[in-house]
Amino acid sequence: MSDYQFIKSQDEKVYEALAGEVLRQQTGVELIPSENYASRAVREANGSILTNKYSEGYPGKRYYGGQEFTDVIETLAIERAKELFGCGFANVQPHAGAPANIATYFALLEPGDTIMGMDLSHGGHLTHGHPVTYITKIFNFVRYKMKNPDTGEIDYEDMLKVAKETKPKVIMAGFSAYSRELDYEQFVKIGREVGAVVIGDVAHIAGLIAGGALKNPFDAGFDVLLTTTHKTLRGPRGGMILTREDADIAKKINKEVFPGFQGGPIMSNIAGKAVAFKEALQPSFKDYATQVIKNAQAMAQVFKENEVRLLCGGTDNHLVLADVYGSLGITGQEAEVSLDEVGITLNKNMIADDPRSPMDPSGIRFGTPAMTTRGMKEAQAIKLSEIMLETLQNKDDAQEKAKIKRRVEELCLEHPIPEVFN
Ligand code: DSN
Repeated sequence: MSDYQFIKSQDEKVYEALAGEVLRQQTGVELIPSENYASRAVREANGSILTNKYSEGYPGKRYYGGQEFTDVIETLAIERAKELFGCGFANVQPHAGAPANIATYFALLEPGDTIMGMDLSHGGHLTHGHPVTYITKIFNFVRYKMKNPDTGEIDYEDMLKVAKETKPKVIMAGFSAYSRELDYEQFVKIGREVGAVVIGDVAHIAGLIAGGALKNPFDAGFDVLLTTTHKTLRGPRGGMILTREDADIAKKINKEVFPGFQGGPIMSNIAGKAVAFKEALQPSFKDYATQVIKNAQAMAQVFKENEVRLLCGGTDNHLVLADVYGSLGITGQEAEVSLDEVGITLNKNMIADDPRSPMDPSGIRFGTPAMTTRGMKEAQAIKLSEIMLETLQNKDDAQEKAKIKRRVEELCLEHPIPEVFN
């Protein structure tokens, strides 16, 4: 990773924290399923002099002059995004995932309209209608859940019944803590039956779709896909909105992203997206996406063999959600802290119908996008899972944890962050 020597000469305090973070990322194992290592080229574009430029509008239609190069870059990002996901339109300007989601709601709905989304406690996202969000004051959200948290099966019959009663204008498929593939055909069927726009929030799995390791919801007829670009897609931190074929929807979304919802696009970030999309179009990205899933499945298997309850009973994607409180009597918070102490980073997470609270829930969520970028495969995934279980069994034994930390560091030394991502 960059040694940030120029920052050091200008700002010692920021430098020290950055240098600490470099070491943390190199010597620990990153298992937060929404994180990854962006390549050096992506980071260089994202930190480029394009940060100096204002570019309100879209390529060929800007409000300020001097756009001959920004237009090239944004057009490259758009065209590559369309190729990656096989769709007609892409807006690469959303600053992050939540603004992409909210701008899309505003583009397609009137205040008071209904949106159907997955319940947060069953794997959905805050922006799919959690009461703490401001958008729930504007739109009416109805939620669906898993029929059986131990298999991950969604209750599509109930969804259809509720959709007929509540007439949502948008149906959202997507999640941030759910480990099975959704039945996209069912969403489209329900959406068509009630006249709703069918939207997939694929923020977590975009890279797995782009890499051909998971199904593409557009193939089932989804109208719009919303995503972040920094998770499995391995780009810079940001958002994106894709429209399959409806030019009217795409036009409304463009108008809502700018000028409706955001100001000037972050052109350096869009350059980072363009570079990341080129990387994701390479054949090697397919191998990466496939390996991410193999690694997650190998980890899930070890937890299952050790009788730890997994939500959804296992995983089809990059993440695993484990009920550590129910299985081991350790809370999600205790598990997160203990694992952090040995250099393994993941997050505590609510499980479906969790009797505990969000700050100290029953579960942990972990995933394999970052460790797979490091070149780790199933053997390391198994070893890591065993180390995790050992850590949890020894959570109050400082000496044992110090020994485990050294083993984690050794594993990281054996699998350094590859040059291109470092
Ligand atoms: N914070 C992201 C995640 O970890 O899933 C979602 O917003």
